[in-house]
Amino acid sequence: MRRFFAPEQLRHQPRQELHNGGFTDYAAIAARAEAILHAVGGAEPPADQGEAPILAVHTAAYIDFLKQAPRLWADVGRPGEAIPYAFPVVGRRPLRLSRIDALMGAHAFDATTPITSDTWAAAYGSSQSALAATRAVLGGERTAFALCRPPGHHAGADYCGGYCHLNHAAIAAQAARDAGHARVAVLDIDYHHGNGTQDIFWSRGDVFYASVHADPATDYPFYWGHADETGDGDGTGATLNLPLPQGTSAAAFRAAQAQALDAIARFGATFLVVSFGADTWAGDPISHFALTTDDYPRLAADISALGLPTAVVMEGGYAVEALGRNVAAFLSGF
Ligand code: Q9C
Ligand code: ZN
Repeated sequence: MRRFFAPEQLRHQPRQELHNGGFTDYAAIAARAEAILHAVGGAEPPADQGEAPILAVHTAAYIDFLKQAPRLWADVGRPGEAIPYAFPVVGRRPLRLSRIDALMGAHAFDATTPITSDTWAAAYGSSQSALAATRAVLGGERTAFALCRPPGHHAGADYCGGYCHLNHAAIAAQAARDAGHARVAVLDIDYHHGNGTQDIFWSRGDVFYASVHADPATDYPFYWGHADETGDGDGTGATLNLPLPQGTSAAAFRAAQAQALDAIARFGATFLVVSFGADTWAGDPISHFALTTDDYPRLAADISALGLPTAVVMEGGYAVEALGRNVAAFLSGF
């Protein structure tokens, strides 16, 4: 299977995140990508497909913000990484503010996603990897793997969060749409609900979003991913959320994934994007499912049996010592 990774993706290196009432070491470290690269035998650098496919998903104002936030942060005399601390209440009237703290809060839904002067380059490279994998599959490969880091599925059209700045899965799905696939599906099997992907396609009937994840009643991102969220307008019925309790192991996870795959087949998708997180592994330091390394090939084989051209994009997974073998195990099942 072809694999894609851009060296720039390592450049995003914040020190800390706000978590459970204090600053802790940033979990989405660059060493994650290096561990995966080592385990899968390296990756090709992606060809640069430019900003247009990113702007097909994200707003121009948000992209400008990602590029300029580090300079605006430095302009008010702050060293280090930019992090928000005040957020507009949902439904608050739109305001055109330019203070960096107001911009940060307006374009983020949490304080776990710092922005450094290298974040744009890293996130851009990560999107290019997703686009390269998509192009490979559009060109006839059955599957391809994008080693996306920073990850993407928590990022919405105009917001970051959950270590994510650009939504690589959504960018890949949109690229497949623009290449002529009338119906595209995203299967999200990261431990956390992919709120950004859901939001981006919420009112659209041409991209199906199905997610198996930890119940947001107990787990981040809390405000999305509940079973009664099924889409709106043209997208009514094109979102499927399958929340599972903490402690879930392979049998229940696999059954939920089968339900998602069945819905994707009935939707009539002709192209699949998989948001894969290895944070479902039993030893993950910030998650609470109980999958083992041996479970991943079977999950991938179930996906492969759907028979769709498939671009796999990397999302979470924070047990760095086991991450490489978990990802390699998953890819081996295709
Ligand atoms: N105790 C991804 O996996 N912090 N993002 C949650 C839970 C944010 C995870 C802390 C988790 C974001 C791509
Ligand atoms: Zn996750």
